[in-house]
Amino acid sequence: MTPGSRDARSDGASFDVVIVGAGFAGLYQLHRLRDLGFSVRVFEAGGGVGGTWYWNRYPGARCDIESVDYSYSFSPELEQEWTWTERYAAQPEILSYLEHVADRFDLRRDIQFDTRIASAHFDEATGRWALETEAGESVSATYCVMATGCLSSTKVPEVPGVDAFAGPTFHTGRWPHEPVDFTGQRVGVIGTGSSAIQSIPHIARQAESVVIFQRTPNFSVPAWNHPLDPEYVAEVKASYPERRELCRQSQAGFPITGEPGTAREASEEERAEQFGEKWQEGGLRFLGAFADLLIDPEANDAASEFLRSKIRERVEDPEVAALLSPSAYPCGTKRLCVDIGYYETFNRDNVTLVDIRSAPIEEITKTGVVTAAATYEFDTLVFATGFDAMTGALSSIDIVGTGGRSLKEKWQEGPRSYLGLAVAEFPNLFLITGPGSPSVLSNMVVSIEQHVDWITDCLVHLRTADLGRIEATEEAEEEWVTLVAAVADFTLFPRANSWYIGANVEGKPRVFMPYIGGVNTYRAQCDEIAANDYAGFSLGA
Ligand code: N01
Repeated sequence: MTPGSRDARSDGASFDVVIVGAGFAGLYQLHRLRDLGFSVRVFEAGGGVGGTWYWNRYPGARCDIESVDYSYSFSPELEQEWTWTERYAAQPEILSYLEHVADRFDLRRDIQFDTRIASAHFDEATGRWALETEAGESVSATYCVMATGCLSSTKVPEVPGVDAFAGPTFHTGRWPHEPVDFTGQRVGVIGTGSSAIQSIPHIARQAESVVIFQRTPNFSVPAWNHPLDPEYVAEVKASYPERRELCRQSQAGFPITGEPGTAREASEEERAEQFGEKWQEGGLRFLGAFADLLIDPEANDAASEFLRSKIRERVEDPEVAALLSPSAYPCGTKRLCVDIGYYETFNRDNVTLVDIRSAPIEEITKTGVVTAAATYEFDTLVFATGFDAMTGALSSIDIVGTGGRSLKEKWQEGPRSYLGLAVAEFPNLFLITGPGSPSVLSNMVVSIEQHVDWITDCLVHLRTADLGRIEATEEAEEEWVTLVAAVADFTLFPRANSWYIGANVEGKPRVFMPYIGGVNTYRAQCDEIAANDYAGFSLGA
C-alpha cells in the first residue's frame, strides 16, 4: 500500500502515526514508517536528535556496548560509510552518528523539536489518539508510538534542601551543552552508579577537590578502551551481515561465540582463569564468564569476590577499597559498570569518599552538604542520582486509554504490558523497549530495531487488511506479566535493590521490569505471535 491509502492522512494536525521521542528508537521508527507511506510526526522535547545521547553530555559519557555493535543495522550503506574511532564511543561521537543518520535519511523535516507531549488521550468515538503538547498544540493520530527511552526521566536526591544550594548544580542526565569547567572548584558528587563512575575521573582531574557521597558501591570492570585499529574496522565492516545476525540471535544483543560452562562444574583454578580472561576482555563480557553466574549464588559469590579482589589491587588505601567493595547484592544484578580509571581516581590526593550509608545526608544547604557525621562546603554540586527508569518518561505524560484510566493509574502496582510493546485498555499505542521487554538488559540498539520492525510490520498488516485498531487482551497481558516475573525469579536479579526493580525511587512498586528471557528468545516469541495472526491482540476496524 502507498500514500493515499486510508492511513496516509496528514493535514498538519492529524497523522497516521505520532512518535514521541527522537533518539535511536524514534529516528528509526520515523524512517521505516515514512518510507512505507504513512504520514508521521515526531515530537521531541530536546532541541536536537539523540535522546539519551542528547541529554547525557557529562564528561566521560560513553556507551558500554562496543561501538561497532552499538549502531543501526538497517542500512548496509550507513554501516559502510560510518567509521567508529574507539572501542567504546564517547557521547559526542554517538551524537554525531545520530545527527548523521537524521541528515542522511532526511528525518528532521518530520520532527518537531523543543516540544514536550503533555497528554495523549484515546478517543473511543473516532478511534484515534488526541495528543496535546505542553505549549497547548493539539494533534491526532491513528497510532501513537512512545519512543521515550528507558532512562530519560531524571531523579534528584530526595533530601531536604535539594534546591537550596547557591552554587551551580548539575545532573548527569541533563548536562549543559557548554563545557563545564571545574578548575579550582570544590566539587561534591552524589551517587556512584554508571554516570558517576564515568564522570568522576574527569571531574577529579580538573577540580581542586572532589568529595563523593556513596550510598551503595557498584561493581565495575575496566573498559580497556582504545582507538580502533583500521584493519579491525575493515574486518567488522566486511562481516557485518553475519555479525548483526549473531547479535540478534544472542542473549544480550552483542556477539558472543561459544557456550560458557558453569562455575559450579569448574575447579577453583578454572574459575580463576576464566574470570581473569574475561576481566582482560573488559566490560560487560565479564558476566559471560559462566552460564550460571546470574543464577547460582555460589557461582556469583566467586565472581563477586574476584571483582572485589581487583578493587583491592586498584585502590591503595585498604579502608577506601573496602568501602568501594559491594557486598550487599550479587554482581551483575545491578547494572555492571564499565570504567576508565574509576578506582585509581581514589588514589588521588584531591579525592575523598564519604560513606552515606553509615552517616546519611541530612540536608543540602546553601553552601554544601550536611551528613549525620560532618558538614562539607562546595562550589559546585553534581547529582549522579539516576533516573525514574523504564516507567518515568511514560508516567510523566497523561496517557489515557479506553476506560478513562491513565497509564500511570493502571501501573500504580507496577507496569503491566504485553511483550513490553502494548498495553490492554490502550489500543493503537506502542511502546518501544517498554517494561516487559529485554530493553535495558540488552544492547538497546538491537532491541530498538527489533521493536520498530515488529511495529512497522504490524501497521502494514493492519493497513493491508483494512483494519485500524489493535489492542492487547487482558489475558495475554496477564500471562506475559506472570512470565516476566517468573523468569526474573529464576535468577539472582531480584536480590538487588536496583532501578530494574524500581527500588531507587521512593514509593515505586517493586516489580522487576525488564524481561530476562534474552533477545533471541524474545524475538522468536514476538515473531510467532505476529505469524499467529497477532495472538493475544484483538484486531478491529
Ligand atoms: O544512575 P544509577 P546512573 N542519596 O541509578 C545514588 C545507564 N548508563 O545515571 O544505589 C544518595 O545507576 C544511588 O545510590 P543507591 C546504565 O544502565 C549507562 O549512574 O540507590 N545517593 C546510585 O549510587 C545505568 O545503570 C552508561 O544506593 C543517591 C546513584 O545515585 C543507568 O544508566 C552510563 C540518592 C544512581 O545510580 C543509570 O545510571 C551511564 C540519594 N537520595 C548510565 N539517590 C554507559 O556506560 C540516588 N543515589 C552506557
